[in-house]
Amino acid sequence: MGDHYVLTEAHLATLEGPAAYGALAAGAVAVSAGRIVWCGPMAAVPDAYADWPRQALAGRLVTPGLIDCHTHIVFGGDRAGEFEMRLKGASYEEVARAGGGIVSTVAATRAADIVTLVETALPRLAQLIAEGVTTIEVKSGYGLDRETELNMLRAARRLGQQQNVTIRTSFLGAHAVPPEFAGRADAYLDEVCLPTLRAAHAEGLVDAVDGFCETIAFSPDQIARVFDLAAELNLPVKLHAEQLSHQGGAALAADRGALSVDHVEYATEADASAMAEAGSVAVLLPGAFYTLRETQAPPVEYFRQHGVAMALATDCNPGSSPLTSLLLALNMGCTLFRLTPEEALAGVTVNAARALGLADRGRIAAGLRADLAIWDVEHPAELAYRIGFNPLHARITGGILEKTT
Ligand code: DI6
Ligand code: FE
Repeated sequence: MGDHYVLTEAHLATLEGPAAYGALAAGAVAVSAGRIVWCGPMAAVPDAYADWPRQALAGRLVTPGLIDCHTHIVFGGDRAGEFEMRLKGASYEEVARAGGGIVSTVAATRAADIVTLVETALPRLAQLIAEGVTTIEVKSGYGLDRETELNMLRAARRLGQQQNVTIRTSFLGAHAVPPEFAGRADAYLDEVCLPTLRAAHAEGLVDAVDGFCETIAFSPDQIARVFDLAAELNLPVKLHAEQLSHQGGAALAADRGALSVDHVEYATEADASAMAEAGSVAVLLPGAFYTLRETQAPPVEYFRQHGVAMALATDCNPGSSPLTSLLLALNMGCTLFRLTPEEALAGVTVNAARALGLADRGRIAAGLRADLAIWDVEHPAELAYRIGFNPLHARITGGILEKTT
């Protein structure tokens, strides 16, 4: 198909308007120059598009292209050994304190060159793309020295150049304290993290600034220093907060107008209220909850009551969430966190776009990017309901149709 066409006989889940899923049976979508120019009932296709080429979808479901708004897909090595340790009873924090955890991935990532970082991330990216993902956020945070942090972000940018997918980067220099700064977290921030953020920004490598606020990582005061520099550089912020304990990160992030607060298992009602006020999205990461066999689920009911938008993401990383299926994250979001399938789908489309500060995608509406996923299912709830089944029929990125079968 060329530059402009009309998709017809589509069951649309637009994620817009009052109907559940923004659903529209017998719908049509007109696409031109990579944008959606019109969507509505097939019977009402405007004359202007009447003689455009048509692609009939035989009643297939069409959703916005999926957005994985929290991943760490660029890293070196793997952590299967740590998985074995945890199965024998060691906790995630114990593994981290014993020199495993994030720090062991740091060693492997420092040892990898940029070509290796790209090549080892590609199969993970391919898995996500195969499930209809069209936008992926990728974090640094396994370098923790200047050159490797920059290399991770450069590798992330290369992934976006090599594959038909939008990559958004987050600088996560405040992910862990590297071994050479053990016990000197503030010195690490001053000497490495903050200067590296400046350098990465100057190279155009940073779309947002993230941090890990936890007893095994950084305190709210330390994260605040990173956020101060982000503000100076005019970069939006987001934060891993209240994952394993309540440290006050969510309140700090909300106070700084964060795009999102991620994990949030231990967030309180006051946190939910502050996040609602700030418009920060709660990014729920059931893959990490599942892998670490956590028992405290995020306070979904508070998020609903206070009107906090909820997103779902894979958190794909070698330690706490070796997950490359966003569809499985949908299923886990429903089964483990009791989201409705509609909330789950909103969590990987409209709300995930918000968590990345992207206003041009995540819904099916005129003016937005033509990033779409076409599914061999009848009802949108099926996307969350099945386990280990991939019903993707085709993906459209920036108007370009890619058939999977
Ligand atoms: N929270 C997470 O879920 C990942 N990072 C973080 O701050 C885990 C990273 C890892 O274990 O390698
Ligand atoms: Fe994470």
